[in-house]
Amino acid sequence: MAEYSDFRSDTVTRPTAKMRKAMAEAEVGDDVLGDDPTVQKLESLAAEKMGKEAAMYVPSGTMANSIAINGWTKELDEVIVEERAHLYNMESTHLTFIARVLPRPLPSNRGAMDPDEVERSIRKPGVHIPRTSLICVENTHNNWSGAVVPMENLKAIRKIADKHDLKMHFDGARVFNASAASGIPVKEYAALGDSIMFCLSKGLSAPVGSMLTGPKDFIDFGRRVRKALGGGMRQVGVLAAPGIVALTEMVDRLKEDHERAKKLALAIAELPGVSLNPDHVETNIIIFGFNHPKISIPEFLSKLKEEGILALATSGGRIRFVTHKDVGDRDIDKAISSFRKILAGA
Ligand code: TLP
Repeated sequence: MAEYSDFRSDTVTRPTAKMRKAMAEAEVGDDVLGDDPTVQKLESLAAEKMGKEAAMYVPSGTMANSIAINGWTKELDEVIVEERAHLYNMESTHLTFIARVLPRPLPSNRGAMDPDEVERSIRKPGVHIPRTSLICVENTHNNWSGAVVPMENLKAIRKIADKHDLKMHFDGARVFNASAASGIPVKEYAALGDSIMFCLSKGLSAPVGSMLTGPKDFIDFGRRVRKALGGGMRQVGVLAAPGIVALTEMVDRLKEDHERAKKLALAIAELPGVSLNPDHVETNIIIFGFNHPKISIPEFLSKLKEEGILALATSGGRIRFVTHKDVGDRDIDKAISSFRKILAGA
């Protein structure tokens, strides 16, 4: 794939040389038995960064969200989610399949649910109806083009959670991107969630893994759920070691990805068939409508591929480009000139 400029996701990032070295040198033990010192180091670091009591290394963001929902809910419960949330749309239905709870999707303004609507959606207790027990938020919001959900909005939702004695789980897969864009420390975002998960394997470029953080008893229970889901891993320090590099060395560079995404967005927003407000590109994800009289989305993506550019079609007649450490200025320039060339010839 080396010849392609791969904008499909920040999940495609390759581990850095330092990460590979850390993997080779990692001290390991059986983590299911609690013996892996590298995992323990990563977990302490993650808990410390998020200002939480405890943290757990899990194979994926999906598993982190699934464990969190299991931890905070019981069968017959209902969970308030934003209608485009990743955990509601893109995680193979674990809300119903694993936690066996009912999702209550609410519309939003670019990921920010209306706090009054959240409050109105909380169920009154009754034998016929589910019990609302959890509110989930996502920041940055993937499917809203990596939008940074405003702090005031998240605080207002937290207040409602407190008023009604509900828990709040924060899908912070890209919370470090949110922090880089807003200047708000990750700890301030994390403080709003009873739990927060974040991914090491996206913009932070580690090969595998996410962290679920929260209170100690919640994480202790989460370890049992992780095992039940088949996510207990043995000498997994070899995978946790690059996670430590991700957290200590890869956070500060995320703003470069945001600058490149903005440059690409500004250049393509004016092109025929593209509907995109570049002001809506705040971080590293560009999602734009594509509706061209002469070229369909699959045709456009295949022509881009011929030019050496990979991107993804997403729901609702849209295309997604994601910037990350393995696409530099030359890849951005190449993408812009390919867009122009293809659309000029269409
Ligand atoms: N998102 C992936 C795909 O699943 C679409 C991507 O390429 O962006 N929360 C959010 C907000 C996410 O964007 C993702 C992954 C996850 C959770 C799940 O993480 P993984 O892929 O590690 O299970």
